[in-house]
Amino acid sequence: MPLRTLVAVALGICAIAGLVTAIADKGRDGSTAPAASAASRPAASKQATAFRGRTLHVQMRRLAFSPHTVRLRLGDRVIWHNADTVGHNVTTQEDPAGTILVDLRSPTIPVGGSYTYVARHLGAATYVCTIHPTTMVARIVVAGRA
Ligand SMILES: [Cu+2]
Repeated sequence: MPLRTLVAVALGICAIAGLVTAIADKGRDGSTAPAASAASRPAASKQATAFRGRTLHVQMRRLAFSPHTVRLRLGDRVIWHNADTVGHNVTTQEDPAGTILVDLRSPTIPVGGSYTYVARHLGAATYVCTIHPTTMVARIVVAGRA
């Protein structure tokens, strides 16, 4: 193969690879803003480090929440993991005064799925799985920043 053809082929491969990377980055980014691939690559790790709060975990297993009480500060997050054999949700109940403290309202979390809630409201509330409210009752407490 003549050198000139080799160079042309190599350039072609580079162009295609660049295009594929650009498309892949755009898809991952979810934004329409044009970004150089060099700038958008650290964006993924930036997103991961942007969260500065603590992460707490609650397991949903055998129709119960564990731990029963989760305590966090504003800006922290809770991840509920459905390790059960049926779908569940997490929903705060209204307190007797009619206000919904904490404002937690998930869709049905499928088996093996999870749901993340970032604490943006102060308060304490009882929450339930509305599908199994008799056994799946727990407590969430959100305090201010120390
Ligand atoms: Cu449930």
